[in-house]
Amino acid sequence: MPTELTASDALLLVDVQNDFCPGGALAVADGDAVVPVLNEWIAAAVQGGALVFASRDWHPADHLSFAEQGGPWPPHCVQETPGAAFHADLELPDDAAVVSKADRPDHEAYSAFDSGELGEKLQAASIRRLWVGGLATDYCVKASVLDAVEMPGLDVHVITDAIRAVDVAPGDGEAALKAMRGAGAILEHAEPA
Ligand code: VGL
Ligand code: ZN
Repeated sequence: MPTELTASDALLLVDVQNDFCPGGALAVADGDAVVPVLNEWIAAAVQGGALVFASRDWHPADHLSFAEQGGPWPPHCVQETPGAAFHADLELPDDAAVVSKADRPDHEAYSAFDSGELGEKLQAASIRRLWVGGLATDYCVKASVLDAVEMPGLDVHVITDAIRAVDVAPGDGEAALKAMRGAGAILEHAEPA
């Protein structure tokens, strides 16, 4: 069950895109399992007047992170393709703010804070608590959370039942959780049913 949210809360949905879900170009095991959990948090955000942000990996077709350019990943989340679209079951409110990242060929960005736009909006709205879920734990969730904890006056909560890891090496997801906790993020565990 999500926490009760207010207008000083914001929810950040990280890269809940088709390419990171089963069947996608860079599928995360069980990636789509985050969707129903995040839908509950979205409902809580709408109910409480909290801001909702949805980041998306938004690569040009020749992005430097793709194998053809010598990068580590298969092509994924190419701008305007179905793989880059948000998962169809994600119930994004109409007024959710979409934050695109890594949208230039020669620059990688795992963090939703990369452009500065997200941080500015959180500050402008005097947000005190940020709730984070999405994909993937060991890349964009981790990088976004590590940037978020640097913002003064912002408590950062990771919704642990609403994240999944790529786990290129076994244990990467666990290590990312430790890194986020070590940096000051609060790991929110699901309440027992
Ligand atoms: C991501 C790998 C490559 C992510 C993005 O959203 O976590 N991972 N590009
Ligand atoms: Zn990417």
